[in-house]
Amino acid sequence: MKIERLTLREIRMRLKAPFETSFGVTQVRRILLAEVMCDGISGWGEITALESPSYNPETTDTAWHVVSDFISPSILGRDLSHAADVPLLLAGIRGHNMAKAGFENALWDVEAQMKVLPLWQLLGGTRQEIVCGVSLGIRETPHLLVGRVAAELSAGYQRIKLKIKPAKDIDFVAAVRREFPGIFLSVDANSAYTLEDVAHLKKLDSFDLLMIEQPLAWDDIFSHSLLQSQLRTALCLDECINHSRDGATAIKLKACRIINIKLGRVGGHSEARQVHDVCASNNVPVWCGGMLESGIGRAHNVAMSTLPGFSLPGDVSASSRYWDEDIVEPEIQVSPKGSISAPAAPGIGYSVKRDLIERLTVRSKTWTHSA
Ligand code: OSB
Ligand code: MG
Repeated sequence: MKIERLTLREIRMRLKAPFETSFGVTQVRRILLAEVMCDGISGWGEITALESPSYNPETTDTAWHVVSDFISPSILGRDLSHAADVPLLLAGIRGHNMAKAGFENALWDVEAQMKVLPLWQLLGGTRQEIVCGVSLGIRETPHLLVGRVAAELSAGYQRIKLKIKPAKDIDFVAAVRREFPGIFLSVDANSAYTLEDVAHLKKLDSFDLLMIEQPLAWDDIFSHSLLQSQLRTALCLDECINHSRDGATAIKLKACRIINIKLGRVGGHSEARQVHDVCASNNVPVWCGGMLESGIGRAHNVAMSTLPGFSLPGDVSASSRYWDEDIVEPEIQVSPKGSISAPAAPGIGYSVKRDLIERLTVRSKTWTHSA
């Protein structure tokens, strides 16, 4: 696969509704798309950095810089046998995993198309159908939240995750649990608590939650091990896991019993598969997290979620929950029983709407290799 051309573009997409987490509210996404051209075949990836460094240190603009000045010169003109060779080429760039993942994943799309295989099969996926959950932003009142949960359950979703933060936690979880005693329910704090809050967090033990996601600092695996030993409920790490070594550390320290894998956060399909493998060999279930992606990022999430260890419902849900019109067709659709079928077409398996992408583009850059 000779990398002949790279394109980086920023598109703006407006979420149907604002999404509130413990770190802020998002309504307009500034999404970077990565396109690579090899031997006349084009592949697509998404850079999942948010607009501000509030989830992890990357942003739309840091990714633009790192791709322009470091990633593009490292890969342009290279002739690779496999997309899995990309991490070695980028090993000299520390961090910036989301920026790297966009281009590595675009190459996985190319490689799968060249082999006339759906990407999920190239990755070694075994699940033809993946199980889906939803992540619900913080609401004004418990009553409003219960209404949202009811709507998602009737759409078929198999697990409900509630975003929480101090003063928007116990009452909200209690109200949802009271109304829906039997559902798979979890919470995600995005690092809104500290070890001083142990007594408070213990109250969550009474709601039979599937997990509590990332309650403590984004870069602190050790403190999560101190918390896990005092809670009955399983902890799940998201922000803390940036590569497979972090996964191994977290498991060894008993800092969590479940891991959320995000393609961008760990740097692409190769590393995601390694996190998956470390978890699988330790019997730690994993699931696929989301970053309010467009259909391109979503399609990559679907492919990854077919790996055998993804036994828990992910935050991979229908395009129509986020966007009036998505940039792929068909859009990502969820069945009435809350699952997504792995696509049969080669590559990411969804076709990219170039005209719409062109209309949504606010800036773009192309690098061409002159042989
Ligand atoms: O922590 O999983 C998270 C969105 C933005 C940043 C972080 C997170 C999230 C979500 C939304 O929970 C998941 C999605 O539906 O894409
Ligand atoms: Mg999370």
